[in-house]
Amino acid sequence: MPYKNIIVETHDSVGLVQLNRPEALNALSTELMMELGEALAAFEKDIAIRSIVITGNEKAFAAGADIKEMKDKTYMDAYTQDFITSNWEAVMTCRKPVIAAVSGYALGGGCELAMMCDFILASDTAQFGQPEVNLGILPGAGGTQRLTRLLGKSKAMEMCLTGRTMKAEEAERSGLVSRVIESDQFMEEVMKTARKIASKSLPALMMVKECVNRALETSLSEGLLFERRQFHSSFATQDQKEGMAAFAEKRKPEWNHK
Ligand code: DAK
Repeated sequence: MPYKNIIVETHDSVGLVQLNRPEALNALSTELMMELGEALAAFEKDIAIRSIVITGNEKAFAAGADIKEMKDKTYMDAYTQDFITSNWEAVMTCRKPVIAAVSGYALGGGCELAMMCDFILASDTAQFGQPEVNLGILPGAGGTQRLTRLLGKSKAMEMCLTGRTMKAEEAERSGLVSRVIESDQFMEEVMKTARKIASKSLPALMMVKECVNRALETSLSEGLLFERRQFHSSFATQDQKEGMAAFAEKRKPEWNHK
């Protein structure tokens, strides 16, 4: 399908989406977010795809929602149209693993989009922030909630109240990103990680994702029970039989993703 604001590629079992509005630092317009949703839905349906990467370019992952597009909206427009809600939820409903590969700016909605992904790999050029307060607004796509869970109250408050940006090294130290990678090896290392994930059994990946996400939504005892049930159900998969047989026979497993 031809897209105007994103570039979509498949690399073996990895689906890659590159946000592509460089002239606007990949500002997340309605049209771009609709396209991203469509691309993710297509990867979700494609049984050959087992991990997904969302990235931008060297200067920006995304500098936020498109300010020029939203500047004249009234409260009634925003409220009655449930402004930019539905097309921002595609990443959250994706059941396959999604990596945010962030170089340059990830600001406002860009930072929020990255946080909606399962984890963030950052180039050493990455900068994160929630600068909405500078526009007289506040984060609207989960920034106050996800930053607080990832960084703790003190840093989340400081970020959202001052609008300051955080560089990659601080983001890794604070738990916002899983790893910082040198910029000259960035996409190579991202794709290596995505391929490594894609080399596993898809049902196992989906169960892991569901369990880790559940940890953020529930008590420890409920989360442990949920994990136990998922663990038990993994014994119903053909891939569990194959994985354990391959270990015992000292060979590589051949998954059939069932
Ligand atoms: N929107 C539209 N255009 C943008 C943009 C943005 N967010 N960010 C940059 N651009 C455009 C600039 O206007 C400029 O366009 P031209 O003037 O050339 O036409 C071009 O990109 C290059 O930008 P600069 O000239 O400003 O580049 P610099 O290197 O000087 O500065 C910068 C880079 C990142 C520091 C600066 O561009 C900047 O401060 N950008 C705005 C960052 C920002 O405030 N982001 C937060 C936006 S509010 C929701 C979902 C999402 C959201 C809310 C609700 N729901 C689901 C309810 C999200 C809200 C936001 O993200």
